[in-house]
Amino acid sequence: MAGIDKAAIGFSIAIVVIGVAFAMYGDATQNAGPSVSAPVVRDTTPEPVMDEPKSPEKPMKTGWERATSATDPGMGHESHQLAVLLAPSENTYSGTLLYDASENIQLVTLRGPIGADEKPAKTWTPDGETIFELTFVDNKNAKGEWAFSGNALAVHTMKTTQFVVDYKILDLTETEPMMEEKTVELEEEIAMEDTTPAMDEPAGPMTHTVEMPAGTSVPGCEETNECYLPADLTINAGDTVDFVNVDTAAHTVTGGSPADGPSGVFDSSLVMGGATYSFTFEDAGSYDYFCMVHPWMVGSVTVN
Ligand SMILES: [Cu+2]
Repeated sequence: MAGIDKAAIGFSIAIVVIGVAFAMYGDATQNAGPSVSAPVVRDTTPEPVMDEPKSPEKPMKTGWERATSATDPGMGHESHQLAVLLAPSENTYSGTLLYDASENIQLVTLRGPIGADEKPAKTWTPDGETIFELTFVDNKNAKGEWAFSGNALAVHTMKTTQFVVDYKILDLTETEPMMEEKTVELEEEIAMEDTTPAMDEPAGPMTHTVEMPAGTSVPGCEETNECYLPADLTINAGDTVDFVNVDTAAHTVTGGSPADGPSGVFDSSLVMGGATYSFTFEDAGSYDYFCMVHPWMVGSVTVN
């Protein structure tokens, strides 16, 4: 379960950070660069405090877990309730969900984040840029079982009132992203290296590459300072850095630090898996940067 816990923490942080990011954009709109869509208007009224869930007397079955729903963080889903049972992960979950809820619920899996060129029938997005394909099953019941597969698992109602769900997941497996994808990424990296100017060329603006490695959406890379590769880069004024996301999760390259927040010097907004953000450093100085979604990801560029 450790992997899921980490993913759950990452997801929670992501939701908070995206919220913070929107708040920051609110008073930092003079900062040029690709902008995130308009701030999400949220009802800031505190959730009504409930003394007890709706079915407190109901005994829990052995080996089952209980979850309480909250406002669906998906854009356009603000009037819905969602209980996330398996947080979004780059790994694919599959298993059988047994559920017993306080009212009729719909069953949801997410697949993705998906590429911008994919146009599935139903999508779900927390921020307008990270898009998931949505599978939505409405059995019009409160109790049942469902064989599922996807990058996240949740249950849902189209109401604003909280619900409680008891659940158990049988035969849960987590499959890592397909090996084929990794091969394609490697080929892309090799192709990119070929276009990088040779080191012995005379002076002139150069392009450097910093990667956002696979697996950085869960903590751990910070222990060896490898959340960006290389995490610390020295270049000359006028040089460009291509920040290449070779991960499947979306990341940002945001000037500043997790402690002090965005500096406003540069900000990629979300860079999807496989995408690149480029920035040309015209002025000498030391530039710290971080990922707004995964605040353990930090790096620096020193410009001479
Ligand atoms: Cu990140």
